[in-house]
Amino acid sequence: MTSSARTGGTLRLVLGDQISESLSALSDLDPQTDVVLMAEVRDEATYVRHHKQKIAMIFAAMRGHAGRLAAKGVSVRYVRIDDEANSHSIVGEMQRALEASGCERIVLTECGEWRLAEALRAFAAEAAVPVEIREDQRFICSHARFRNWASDRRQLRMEYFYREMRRDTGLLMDGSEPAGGQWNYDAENRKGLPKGLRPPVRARTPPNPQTLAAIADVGRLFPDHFGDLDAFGWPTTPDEAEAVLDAFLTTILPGFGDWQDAMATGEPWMWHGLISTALNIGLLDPLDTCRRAEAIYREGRAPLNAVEGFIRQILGWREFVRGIYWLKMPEYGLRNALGADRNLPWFFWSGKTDMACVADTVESTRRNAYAHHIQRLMVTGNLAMLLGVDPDQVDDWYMTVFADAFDWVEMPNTRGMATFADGGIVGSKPYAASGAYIHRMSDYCGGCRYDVKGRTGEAACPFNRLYWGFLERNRAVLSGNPRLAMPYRTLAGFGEERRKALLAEAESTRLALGAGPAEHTPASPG
Ligand code: FAD
Ligand code: DLZ
Ligand code: SF4
Repeated sequence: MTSSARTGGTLRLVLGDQISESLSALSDLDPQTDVVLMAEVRDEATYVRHHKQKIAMIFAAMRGHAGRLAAKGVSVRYVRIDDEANSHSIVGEMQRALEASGCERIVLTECGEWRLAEALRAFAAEAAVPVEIREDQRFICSHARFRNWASDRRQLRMEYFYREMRRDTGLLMDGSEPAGGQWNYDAENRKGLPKGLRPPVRARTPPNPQTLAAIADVGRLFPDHFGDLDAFGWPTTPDEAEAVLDAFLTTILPGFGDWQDAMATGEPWMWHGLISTALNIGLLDPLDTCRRAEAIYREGRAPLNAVEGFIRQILGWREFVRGIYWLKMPEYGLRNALGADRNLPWFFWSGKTDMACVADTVESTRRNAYAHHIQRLMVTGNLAMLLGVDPDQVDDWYMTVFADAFDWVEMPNTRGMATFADGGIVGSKPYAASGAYIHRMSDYCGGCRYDVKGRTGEAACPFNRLYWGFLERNRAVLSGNPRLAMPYRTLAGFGEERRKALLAEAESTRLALGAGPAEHTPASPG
């Protein structure tokens, strides 16, 4: 897979989350003259200390992709992580490849994170040869389409964007009307898990030999990164990803709607798709995934609330957050609308806490590099917001711990949806909730040392002890929000003395849980 000098050829960069044969950087590839560059580099593997499974998945997927390209006669310059000459940065590897290959121009597909996009833009401006940066066409909504949609709106709301995407793509449309007469069936998708019902058993993807080799490399080279490798089960090839999607669509999707928001102890997967890693690194195509889900509905094999809910996550939320990211960066990454300034408690890493919901979520995260959406939003995200954790530390945690984490999708979910640090760009109100929500949607509270009915005092559920103090503390920013009118009316009814006591209760809870004032952003531990 090495390349010889290719005078007149084009050097084509393929990054670790660009594992798609349809990548725009490859669209006019000429195997006679061109060289594809793929490089495993420490800069990308360590800019946060990614979960070990994420690095192993990316290295395995990159190696497999390089092998498939080479088998088609493409000249691939593949730089491995343990190559002695490796400069360990993408830009450094492009420079080395340019010198070695004699290529006379460079083509790449825009990358998915502002950090690296900036470095690539700077490289392009200075490079000795022309550098063409192409749009990433693996998304349903182009940058121009999103900007156009956003341009005449005071508020950017996912629901209205989603409706336009439905019209643009024709997904779940009957002529000009939404299938079934409604755009959104979320009201039917909020069921807690009834006693006795367990989620279906899920077959994970057994690591293929190339994946096993990548797992071994990561265990050896990144021992101090977060997370376990033992339970690795992510697809790393298009065929494996296809098998995961197929199994989900044919057997799990019918329950996706009803139990989308439910949580259960020791059940990491519930009825979720487990496809975000494959979508984010390019093994699955989002539009194709949505079309296939629609076909299941049209064939009568899954109900509309399930299929609409699933398609909305991809066509709506996934495209929406990506649009927001590129519209608002880099300023978005500095937002801290609630002035949150506390340290992230250590138990986010260790899982050692008596809070049963948090312990289960962190355990799944460490073991699987995965937690499902409601755990991310209503357990860890909600807790980080109620505690007032510095958004940089929250971002760092979410980027570190999940195999599907990439800035463009992680940041708007974390700074926007989960913690309201963006001040209301992604969501119209904070998803702040007391323990009652977690109690309704899970079986966690039954096995917890804390009392979910308790409001104050050491034995009471910390979510309850934090909730009212959070609202009181952030009154100046939040009380004008019409969607919070009800809780602020309740708070007003409490009277000043009780409000002060609630603030004090929240403060003692913050300190007891280890969310003291932040002096610096600590590095994520192994
Ligand atoms: P399913 O529940 O089966 O959903 C299907 C697909 O819809 C997902 O694979 C995903 O591609 C898409 N999707 C669902 N919700 C969202 C959403 N809110 N934003 C974007 N896409 C969505 N998703 C990531 O891919 N990477 C992240 O780093 C990430 N960080 C998150 C951080 C927080 C605080 C929160 C609240 C959500 C985050 N999400 C992230 C969104 C969502 O939780 C995951 O996409 C989902 O849990 C992945 O599991 P799944 O494939 O089983 O999803
Ligand atoms: C996440 C990641 C990791 C861990 N390693 C590499 C790598 O060694 N080489 C590479 O090309 N890409 C890697 N990636 C993915 C990049 O970080 C990702 O392409 C950018 O952040 C843009 O989304
Ligand atoms: Fe979580 Fe509170 Fe329930 Fe314990 S009581 S599981 S901390 S919501």
